[in-house]
Amino acid sequence: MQFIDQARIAVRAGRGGDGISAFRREKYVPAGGPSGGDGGRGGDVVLEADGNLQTLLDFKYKRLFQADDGRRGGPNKATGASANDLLIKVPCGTEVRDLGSGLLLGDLIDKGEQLVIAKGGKGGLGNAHYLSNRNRAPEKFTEGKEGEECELELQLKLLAEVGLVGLPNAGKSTLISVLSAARPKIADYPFTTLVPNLGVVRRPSGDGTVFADIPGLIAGAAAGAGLGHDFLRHIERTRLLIHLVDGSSEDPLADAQVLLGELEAYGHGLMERPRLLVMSKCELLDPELVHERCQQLSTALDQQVLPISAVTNSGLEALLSQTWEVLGISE
Ligand SMILES: Nc1nc2c(ncn2[C@@H]2O[C@H](COP(=O)(O)OP(=O)(O)O)[C@@H](O)[C@H]2O)c(=O)[nH]1
Ligand SMILES: [Mg+2]
Repeated sequence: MQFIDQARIAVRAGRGGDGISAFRREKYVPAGGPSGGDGGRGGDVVLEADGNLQTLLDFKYKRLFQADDGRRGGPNKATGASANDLLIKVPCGTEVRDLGSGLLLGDLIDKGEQLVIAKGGKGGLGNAHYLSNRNRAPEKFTEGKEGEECELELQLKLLAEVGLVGLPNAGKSTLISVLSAARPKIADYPFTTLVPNLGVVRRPSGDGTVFADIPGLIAGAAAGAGLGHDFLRHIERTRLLIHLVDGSSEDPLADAQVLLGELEAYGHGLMERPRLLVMSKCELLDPELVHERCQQLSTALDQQVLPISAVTNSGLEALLSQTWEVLGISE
């Protein structure tokens, strides 16, 4: 199973600067020759793999990328300044395709790897280039060339860093949808109905982290079927589990213990994973009852409990802030 993030962007390299037509006009130089300078090059558009990015979230908001144009030539054969290249940072592992043809243009795997995606236009020639014996005063100059432009499809295989666990109806899917800035695609999900819920949650630093709920943990594992290797790998590579307990249930502590029993039976190192304990649906309860139930859970399980509500959004900031802290992502 693969989680896939996709984004479409348009890029345009810079246009070359125009050449110009000019003549030397110096005091003691009669009939000064042609002196129009060339235009500078337009900037290229370059993609670069950046180890700090995890998702394509930023490309869902900004879709057009344009490099600067070259400057036009000046008098006295001065060449116009070339524009800087536009560097677009993408996560390591991003595949780049031409949107129209679907052709793979490149695969940016290692940190720092670059791919020139659109070349800037050449600068035009100034009239100084056209001086000849037959024409001592050429007026001719050429314009800068347009930069290349194209539309790209970016694709990235995602890894879920945060896994949500809890009994059915604990509020996992609701929480993910409330926190998500975007929904990645689940590609080619094979022979099972255990489709996880996914969301990309925006980090304070701007990039995103993938949250996935982990449905039917034990049902699937015990039956020995349904959960493909890839899915297991995804679960095993989560760095943090968020354990949701429905605060409005009859016995939240018993619910929490059932889930912990399942985690233990499941194995795969999930019990050793850092885990936040969260009580959901707290807006349904009196504040005193919330407090009492949190205390009870916290004492019994020897862990701090975060009360939240996906309906009023209370507690969500605290939950995210602890999440970033455990993941080592600075705010
Ligand atoms: N009142 C209230 N209901 C919630 C809250 N979060 C989820 N629910 C409801 O609880 C039910 C189960 O939620 P869902 O997200 O599907 O649970 P999941 O099975 O863990 O994915 C749904 O009817 C949700 O609308 C909450 O914070 N407050
Ligand atoms: Mg669900």
